[in-house]
Amino acid sequence: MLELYQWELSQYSEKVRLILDYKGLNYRKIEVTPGIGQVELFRLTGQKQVPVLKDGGRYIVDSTEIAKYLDLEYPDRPLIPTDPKKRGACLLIEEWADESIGIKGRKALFAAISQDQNFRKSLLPTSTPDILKTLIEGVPRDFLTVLGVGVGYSPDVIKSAIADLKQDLEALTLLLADSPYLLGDEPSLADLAVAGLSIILKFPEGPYLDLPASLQGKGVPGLADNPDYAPFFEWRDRLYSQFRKPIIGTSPSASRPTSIQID
Ligand SMILES: N[C@@H](CCC(=O)N[C@@H](CS)C(=O)NCC(=O)O)C(=O)O
Repeated sequence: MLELYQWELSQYSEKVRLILDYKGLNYRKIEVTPGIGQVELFRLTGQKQVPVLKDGGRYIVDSTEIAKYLDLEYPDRPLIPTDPKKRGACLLIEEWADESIGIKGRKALFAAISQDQNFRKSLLPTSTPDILKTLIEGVPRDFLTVLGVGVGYSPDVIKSAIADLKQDLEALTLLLADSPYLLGDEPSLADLAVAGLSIILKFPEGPYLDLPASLQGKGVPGLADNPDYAPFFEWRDRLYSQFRKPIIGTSPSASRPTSIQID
């Protein structure tokens, strides 16, 4: 069976999970422990980021490479159109979504988490001990602002990321106004990339992620709750109900990812 080394709340991991579900491929999730698990991932793949797909003895790194690999090896339900114009637009949108929604979305989510103690606590994995949850909930907002500056997320950087994301959401809303998918009547990698990456702007309505039910439909203030972008998020949630497999119906232990083991 295919194995996905992932983080449950990683937007690039979600892009790959949506692609795997779209193609109807079964896979096992392996939750990589931040830090120590990434050392093992480095040993296996020469780099420390998720997602990584394991197919037999082969490791495929990077969500875009995984999408292309899957289209080649599992050609049913193709992701990338063959028509040259659509193919070009698909590849362009996929690359743009990685760079814009994927990276700027991370900055916007960081800002939202810094400002809201409850949001911060709820995002911790369900297995996090209560004592650690309480500690994280209590981290002062000023400290997180300083921490953000330390990793390049100064208030100005965050402000500009949110302004860009607003333009992106406006553009996507316009593109989807009169067609069911970004490239017309058929879904493609462009849709799956945009939809999967956008979980960090607003978590999907529905049981698709190992996340407290109270966080479904919640996200970055000003984006997730902005009526101007509601048609985009409604489109995204429709796409999820069409293609993403819900995690209900399996026992919590079966649906919960296994952690990467260090020998
Ligand atoms: N270009 C990569 C980006 C992957 C990425 O940024 N992964 C993040 C999680 S969302 C990660 O592993 N961060 C940990 C690190 O950089 O050490 C892709 O498309 O898969």
